[in-house]
Amino acid sequence: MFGREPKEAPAGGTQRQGFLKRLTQGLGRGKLSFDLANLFRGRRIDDELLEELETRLLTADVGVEATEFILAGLHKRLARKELTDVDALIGALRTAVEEILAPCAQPLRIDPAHKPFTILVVGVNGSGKTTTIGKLARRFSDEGRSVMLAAGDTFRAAAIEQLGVWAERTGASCVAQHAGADPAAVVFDALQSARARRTDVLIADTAGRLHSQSHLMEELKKVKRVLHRGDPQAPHEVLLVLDANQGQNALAQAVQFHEAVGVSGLVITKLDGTAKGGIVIAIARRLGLPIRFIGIGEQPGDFGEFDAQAFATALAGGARLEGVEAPA
Ligand SMILES: Nc1nc2c(ncn2[C@@H]2O[C@H](COP(=O)(O)OP(=O)(O)OP(=O)(O)O)[C@@H](O)[C@H]2O)c(=O)[nH]1
Ligand SMILES: [Mg+2]
Repeated sequence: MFGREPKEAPAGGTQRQGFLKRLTQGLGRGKLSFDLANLFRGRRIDDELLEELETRLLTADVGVEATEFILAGLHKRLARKELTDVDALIGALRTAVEEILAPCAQPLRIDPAHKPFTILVVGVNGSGKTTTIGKLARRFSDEGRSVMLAAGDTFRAAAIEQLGVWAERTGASCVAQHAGADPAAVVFDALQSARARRTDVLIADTAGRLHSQSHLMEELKKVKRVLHRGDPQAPHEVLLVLDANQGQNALAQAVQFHEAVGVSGLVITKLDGTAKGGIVIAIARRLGLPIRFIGIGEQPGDFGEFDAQAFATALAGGARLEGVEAPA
C-alpha cells in the first residue's frame, strides 16, 4: 500500500513487500480502499457509474475540491475517448491520485551535521503523537542512531510515564520533569543534555490538550522559541501528527497548527482502521506539506514512509503491486 520500509533494512525488498502486503490488507479491513474493482466490475462507463465514483470519493473524505479536480480530469479523458472500459477508468483514477500525492512523498532526512537533529512533535490530543515518537525512536535506533526523548507534555502525569515506557522499549534516553513543569524548560534541558552527549536525534513530545486551544498554540510557540534559542537552526523538523479518522477536521487542524508553529512534515496515523483514508488526498492537495510517515497500528512496526504510488494503488484498487494482493 503506501508505506516504505527503511532503506537500510537488511532484508530490503522482502521486508518492503511484507509491509506493503500488511498495509494493503489493513486498508481492506478498514474499508479505506474505494473498492472500485468490485463496484464497477463488468459495467460500462456511464453517468450513473461516474456518480457512484463521486460518492465513493466523497465518502472516503477525499473532499469536494479534490474530488471535483479528479473527476474533471477523468471527464476530459473520457471526452477524448481515452478511457474505454472500467479498468482504464480505475487506472486513470489511480494515476490522478498518485499525481496529487507524489509531491508530498518526501521522506524525512536526518542531517548528521546537526547534533542533535531536533524534531518537535505536535498535534491534538489522541492523534498519536507519543506512539509516533516511540515508533520513530525504534526506527532511528534500528538505523544505529542515538535517540533522546523529551517529555514536553507535562499536562498529564501519565504522558510522562507513557514516554518513559517507549524510551525503555527502544533504548532511547528520556529527559522529563514533574507534571505541571514548564514544557519549554523541559525541552531546553533536553537539548542541552543531548548536545553534551552528542546524541544524534532529539524528539520532543508535546501536549495535545490544554485549558484551551489558544493556550496550546502559545505553549507550542514558546517551546519552539526556546529550542531556537538553544540552537538557531532547531527545531529541524516540526512534525504534525494527524489522525486519519478525523477526516476533514484533520485538514482544519493542519491549517491551524501550520499557522501557529510552521509545520515541516506530517504523520498520518490510524490508517488501519478507517474508511476515511481519502483525507490524505485532500491534505496533499490543499496543503502540499511533506507527508513523512504513516501509521497503521499501535506497534513500532506498524509504521512506514509514505509511498504515493503504493497508496494510490491500494486506494483505487484494480492494479497489483508485485507480490501484493489487493484487499479482499
Ligand atoms: N490503530 C491505531 N492506533 C494508533 C495508531 N497510532 C496511535 N494509536 C493509538 O491511539 C491512541 C492515542 O495515541 P497517543 O500516542 O497516546 O496519542 P497522543 O497524541 O500522544 O495523545 P495525547 O498525549 O493525549 O495528546 C493510543 O491508544 C494509541 O495506541 C495507529 O496508527 N493505529
Ligand atoms: Mg501523548
